[in-house]
Amino acid sequence: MTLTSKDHIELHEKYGAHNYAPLDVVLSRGEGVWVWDVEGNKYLDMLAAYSAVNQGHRHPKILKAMQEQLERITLTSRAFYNDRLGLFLKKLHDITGYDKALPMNSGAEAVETALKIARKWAYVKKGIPLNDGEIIVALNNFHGRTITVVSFSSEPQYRYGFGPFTPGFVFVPFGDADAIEKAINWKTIGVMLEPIQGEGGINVPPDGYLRRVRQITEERGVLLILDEIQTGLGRTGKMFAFEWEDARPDILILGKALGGGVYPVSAALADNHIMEVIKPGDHGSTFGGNPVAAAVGIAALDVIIEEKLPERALQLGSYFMEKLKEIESPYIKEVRGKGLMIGVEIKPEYKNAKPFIKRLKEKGILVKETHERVIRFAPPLVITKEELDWAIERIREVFTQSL
Ligand code: IF1
Repeated sequence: MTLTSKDHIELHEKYGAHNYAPLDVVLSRGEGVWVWDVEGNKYLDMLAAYSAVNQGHRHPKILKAMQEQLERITLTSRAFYNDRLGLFLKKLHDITGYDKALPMNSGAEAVETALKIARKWAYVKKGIPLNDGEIIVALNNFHGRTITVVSFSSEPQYRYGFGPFTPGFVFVPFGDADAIEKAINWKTIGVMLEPIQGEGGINVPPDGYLRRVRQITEERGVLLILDEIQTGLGRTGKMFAFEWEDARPDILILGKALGGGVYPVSAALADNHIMEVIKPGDHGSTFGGNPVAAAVGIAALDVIIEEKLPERALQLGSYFMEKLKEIESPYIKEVRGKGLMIGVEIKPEYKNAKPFIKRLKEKGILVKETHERVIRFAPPLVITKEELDWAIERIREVFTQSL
């Protein structure tokens, strides 16, 4: 007996914690930019798992690398070496320019790893008194869901009921470099930012902001940590968003698309003078750097380079943004973003974006809102101009027809 979407939803509701309120669509197949639900309805995936599917669903080269690795060895723990990880670490070095990477699994784990590296560097090398350092973060940040990470979230819902919280974090408004300069003091370890705030509502900082923050942190001898879990790996039209402003961070955090849409792969990267503070036994993970993650990570990076995904995001992103801006809609307040990381903000009088999300789904487009009124459009970077035109036509209909 085949289960319907309704049956699947009931299973989720009955046996799953209610930590999400998903759109009522049950996906069962994916190929490139397209996904199908249980009843066979086809949708254009313009969320791409929040930028974890940059290479498209089930990219053949990534699947092949994964399948071949499954035939060899899948998990060794880091108690032993394996014959994939060194190759993955070298590829990360070759592509990012950082001396070393510490491989993890989820984005939050890589963020926690970056914070531990930064803190230990500050105490061991900078001479900040042990366990007394501060890291500056931006209001409206999103860096994950662990208790330490939500300790520095400014979103009440992400914090409520989860205290007591990890100390050592200072808030500044996003986009204000002077506020960072003022916040730096003798206890400051560093500054952690997303180059563009994703969950925060596709908040693009003013031109020159990241460049200025890099200068300030350089001058003041504090670390710049950039979370490129969402903005990295081609999404904003460059391999890394920091390239837009030559703001090479001291610690770079990657995740999501590093796993090629098939496996959790993340990493914190730094040069030797910082990474060398981490000694054997300081930090680890059962699955971090496993052979499957490494094989997938290699293929995920190869696809981004070989298919010129950053260049595609640049060209198709500016085309898409231009077309969205041309839509004369009574509902749209602003269209913003960079590359194929785009947000359409609905005017406050329309309360939230849900009716538009629903209409888009009915026309075969899957998207998700963030912060009530911002619809994010972030398709896989393998999308073609024809597929974009197909979407733009339907998006225009939704935003010009009466609610
Ligand atoms: C959810 C948000 C996006 C991230 C950045 C670290 C992480 C994320 C910049 C943690 C993860 C995901 C988490 C997922 C939904 C999605 C999300 F809405 F939650 F905030 F993308 F905007 N840094 N973002 O965006 O990585 O541990 O999840 O692998 O929690 O619902 P993770």
